[in-house]
Amino acid sequence: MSEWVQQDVPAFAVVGRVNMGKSSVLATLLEIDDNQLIRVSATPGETTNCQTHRVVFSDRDCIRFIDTPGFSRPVEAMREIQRLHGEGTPGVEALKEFVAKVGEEFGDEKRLLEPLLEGAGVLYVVDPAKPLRDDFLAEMEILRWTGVPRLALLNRRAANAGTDEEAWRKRLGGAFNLVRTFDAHQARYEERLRLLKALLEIEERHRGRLEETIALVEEEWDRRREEAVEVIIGFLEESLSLKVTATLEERDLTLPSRRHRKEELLQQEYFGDLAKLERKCFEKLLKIHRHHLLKADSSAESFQGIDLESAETWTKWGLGRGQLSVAAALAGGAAGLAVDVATGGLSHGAGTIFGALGGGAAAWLKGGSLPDLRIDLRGGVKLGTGEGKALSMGPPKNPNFPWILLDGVLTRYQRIVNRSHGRRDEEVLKGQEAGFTRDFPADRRSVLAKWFGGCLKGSPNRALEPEIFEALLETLQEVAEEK
Ligand SMILES: Nc1nc2c(ncn2[C@@H]2O[C@H](COP(=O)(O)OP(=O)(O)OP(=O)(O)O)[C@@H](O)[C@H]2O)c(=O)[nH]1
Ligand SMILES: [Mg+2]
Repeated sequence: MSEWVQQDVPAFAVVGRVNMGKSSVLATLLEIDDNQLIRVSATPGETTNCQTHRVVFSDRDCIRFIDTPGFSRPVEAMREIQRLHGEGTPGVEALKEFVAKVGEEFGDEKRLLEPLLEGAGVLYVVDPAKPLRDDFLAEMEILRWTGVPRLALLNRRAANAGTDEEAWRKRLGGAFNLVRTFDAHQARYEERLRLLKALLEIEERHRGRLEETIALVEEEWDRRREEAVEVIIGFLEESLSLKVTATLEERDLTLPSRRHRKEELLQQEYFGDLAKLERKCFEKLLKIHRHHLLKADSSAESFQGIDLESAETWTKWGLGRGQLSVAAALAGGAAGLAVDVATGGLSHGAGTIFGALGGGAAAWLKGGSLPDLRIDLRGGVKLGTGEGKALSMGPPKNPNFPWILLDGVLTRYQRIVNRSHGRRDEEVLKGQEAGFTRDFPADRRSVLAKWFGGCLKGSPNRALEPEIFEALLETLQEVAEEK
């Protein structure tokens, strides 16, 4: 069989002028952010040979894409083909003759035509911000002569560049079976799927295989979302029940400054551990979505996790006051209801007056006092026993804590699913401005509140898990689809 195209496997060559974003389009479509695998570069002429990328599901070759060098002398090539052909419209035979006869002066054109002459379909990438000149018309003409199925993709590389998109569309419409836009730096799952479906429209011969591939891609996306939900459930469970402990020696109790230092260290440890859990969660989500250039940050010190100590966190994420009081009442007796002062356990063990107000009301008052953060400090200290006392810390009593954690993950998840793999810049994963939990439907908030309650007490309600799974699955879908 031929070099580029195999029978029964649909193949498409990505062609176009140098530097139009051909490799970027392919990298985004196939979710490859590695320059070793698909070279993307601002230097024109980076792709010098055809390179096949196979889409394989369970060892089954589903579809092939061939990255090609760009056209470099299309007008001259067009003239040469016409000259070789003589009168009338050249066809496949004339193109074959051209490939066989001309030398390296048309090296790029020869190489990009080879897969097409073997029957590969065409994905023609243009930047509609470029003026529509003769050389582009020559490319379109040559591609038309191949007679293979042709899809034109408008990949606009600069948002603010001038454009004559209508003129492009009109011209392309005459020479291609279908014209679509596909932004290599912005396209998300929806657009990738739409592009695959467009291939179905232009390539009748491989309908069965293409339909199967599309179904597999959709299944795989669903599976990834389920995996992401599992990761998030695991993270929430672990972090909501996270506790750190230290031993308080008798001498720590004699001086308040010593005791405070111990408390501070414990608090640092608590936030450090929480950050570790978070980073682990983000890393897993990044892996599920095959990102290597988008990072959860490498070192623990510089980790950009959820900053619970910042007032901003408590105002931009989590639930509003009214919502919180309902959620806290539902969580029933969970942490977040107790309002004793931070060192309550140590000093007098006395709660405040708010403690008597009951769940909902206390949470409402607490909501009003955001961003106050309280750490549960247990372990009454009896002096004179000669032994150290266990001091434990976590989770914060603020009822908004679980919602803030969840918003922290959801806003990152959104960035993870939105980032296109065709980009080659490194990026550190950051939380976005606004959270999502505030806009949850009431029933979702209530089931989550119940489940959070159990986790905070260190005894997650397993019976609720299927419902939580569904609620988060729905949430991730909304987060991914939000414009
Ligand atoms: N902003 C933006 N830049 C893009 C987009 N697509 C490609 N680029 C940039 O355009 C440049 C060329 O992209 P490539 O994908 O390497 O282009 P190519 O057509 O494969 O280039 P050759 O292989 O050299 O012919 C790179 O700097 C890309 O990052 C896009 O959608 N938006
Ligand atoms: Mg390239």
